[in-house]
Amino acid sequence: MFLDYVEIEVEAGCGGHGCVSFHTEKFVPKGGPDGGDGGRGGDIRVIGDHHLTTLLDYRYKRKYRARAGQPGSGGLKTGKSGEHTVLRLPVGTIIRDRDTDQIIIDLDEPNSEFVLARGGKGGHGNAYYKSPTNQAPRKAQDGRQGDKLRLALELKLLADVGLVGLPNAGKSTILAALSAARPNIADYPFTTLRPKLGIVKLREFKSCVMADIPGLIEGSAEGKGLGHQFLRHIQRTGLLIYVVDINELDISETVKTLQEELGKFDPALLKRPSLITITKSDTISESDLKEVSKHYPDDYIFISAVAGQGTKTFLQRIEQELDRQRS
Ligand SMILES: Nc1nc2c(ncn2[C@@H]2O[C@H](COP(=O)(O)OP(=O)(O)OP(=O)(O)O)[C@@H](O)[C@H]2O)c(=O)[nH]1
Ligand SMILES: [Mg+2]
Repeated sequence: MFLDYVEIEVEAGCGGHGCVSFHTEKFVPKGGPDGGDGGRGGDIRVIGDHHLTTLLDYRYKRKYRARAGQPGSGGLKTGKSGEHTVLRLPVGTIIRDRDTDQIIIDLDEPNSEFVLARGGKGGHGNAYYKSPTNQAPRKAQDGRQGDKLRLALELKLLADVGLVGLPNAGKSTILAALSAARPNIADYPFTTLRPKLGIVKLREFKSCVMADIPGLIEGSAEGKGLGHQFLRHIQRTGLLIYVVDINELDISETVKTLQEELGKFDPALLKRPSLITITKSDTISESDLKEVSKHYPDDYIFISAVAGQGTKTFLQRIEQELDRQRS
């Protein structure tokens, strides 16, 4: 199991200060105290969102604050409360207090909101301190600090997308080009021995988890090469991507071989939505590329992970497919 893990700090808003003020009005020389209380500081809250699949966006911003409450004012006016800051996190995220190591919240259902860090109370204004013995108090209270926490966010990841291809097809190179993962890449078959996951950013607040697995060959099911047990790592992915080297003699035949091997592992894999991508497009000339692409259906995606050609379209198609499934 692959774990996404991020550490962040949150600080709820400070309460607004209480106000010292006295009522003034024409012909009323000694108005009483009328300083209002400060407003409450904003909370830091969290909400589970099942559209999010990773903690990627929390890698870039590590500190979150909520707004302070406004100070009170004369005329017994209470200050405005500070706005809450709401963090949207993938359903399944576990939030732990790093200082106590206790789990604060296990966000196991979508759309419920929890208060993580409470905003500070507003301070009392001087009106609050009026008493029979002190009719004109000059004191007011400062707003309280909001809760401040150091948190660890953890999320168990399941791959959304699996890369399937012959050895040396360029699967690991695709994962390396599109994510921060650093799989081994080399010009020989069976470089990848163990599945590796990476988080691929599709657009802001949208990403997917991509699984790179060892190469599959004809006979994998019978134990050739590295066998086929590693296919269990893509058994639950929503989308399969067949990766074929553009220099393969017969691309369709290669896809068929891959599909046969998948089917021997689990026939259900063949019913899974899939895309076909032809990689290493930089290794042939542009005119040859045009010629080759004519022979294949329009929905084949030609890319070069090394030169970055076609990767935008590739990501768009992945996004479309995943959207279709999520809706
Ligand atoms: N020119 C070019 N070379 C590529 C491209 N993609 C991969 N390669 C090369 O092809 C070789 C194999 O790439 P890998 O990404 O390791 O292939 P793989 O499919 O992960 O291979 P296995 O792990 O053995 O199954 C490496 O030498 C890569 O540098 C590409 O788009 N263009
Ligand atoms: Mg590899």
